[in-house]
Amino acid sequence: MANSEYEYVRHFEQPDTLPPSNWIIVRIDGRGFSKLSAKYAFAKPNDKRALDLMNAAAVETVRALFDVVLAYGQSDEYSFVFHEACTLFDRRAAKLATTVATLFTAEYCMLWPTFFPDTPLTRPWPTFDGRCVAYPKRRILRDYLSWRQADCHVNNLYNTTFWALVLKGEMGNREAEEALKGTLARDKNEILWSRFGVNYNDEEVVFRKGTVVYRKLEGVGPLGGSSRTQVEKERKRKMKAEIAVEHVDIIGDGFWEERPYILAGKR
Ligand code: DGT
Ligand code: MG
Ligand code: MG
Ligand code: MG
Ligand code: MG
Repeated sequence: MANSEYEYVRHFEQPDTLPPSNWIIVRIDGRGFSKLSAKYAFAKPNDKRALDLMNAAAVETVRALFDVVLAYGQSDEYSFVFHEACTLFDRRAAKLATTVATLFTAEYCMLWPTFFPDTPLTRPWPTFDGRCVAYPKRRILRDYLSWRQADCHVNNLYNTTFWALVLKGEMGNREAEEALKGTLARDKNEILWSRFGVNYNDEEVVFRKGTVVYRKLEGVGPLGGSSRTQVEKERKRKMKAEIAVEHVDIIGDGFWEERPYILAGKR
């Protein structure tokens, strides 16, 4: 019903369009996963099933959203990168964040039985919050992703050492916390090696590096032009593309130099 007397209420809505020519990150994070991981007895510090489930939900989210050029995940979070030229939902922040968060949540819950066949999911259902951040330069986007991967490393080294002290060293939680206070990375590596014979670098790479998800489109340059046929062609190309799931370093330049198409642009 157009032009009803009630329509003025629309003017109370706040615009939330993200600036053009910015890379958009939507980061989702599991709500209260400290509790959830205890409820379902996730292995400490890392539960392979839980991570595989996160990664499977991310793959389906990337598959459903053609504008996502790459996603990076660790722990109970995932960051989805939208191309700087993306026009999805007119770049409206709330619409982007809620779409990604709800899509991811639905996938996570629906895929749960595949990864936890013996542990039925019960209320309160897992949910994920979502937020958008816009980065005006590729360099800053790269720094954002490096920040998340460095966070993965720092947390994982800490958690691996902490749980080694508790589970194998028979320390109490408080005692282990005290023992690790003020320690540097090399101290933790030393504790792991000398007390538990664990070489941190032999820990599973998915735990140490997190997970990168992207469409494999190598060998094809970015399609120029924005004509309808070009856009349709690009869509078909992305639909057919294999989705890669890798546990690799994305802080250095190597990953990006080998896959220049991921962040390629028309300008
Ligand atoms: P939030 O995000 O503010 O609602 O609160 P949380 O509790 O989700 O906290 P967050 O996101 O800062 O930290 C993630 C929590 O999830 C953290 O307590 C560790 C837990 N977690 C994530 N992955 C695993 C796992 O594989 N195994 C175990 N045991 N815990 C995990
Ligand atoms: Mg949090
Ligand atoms: Mg969380
Ligand atoms: Mg988290
Ligand atoms: Mg509607």
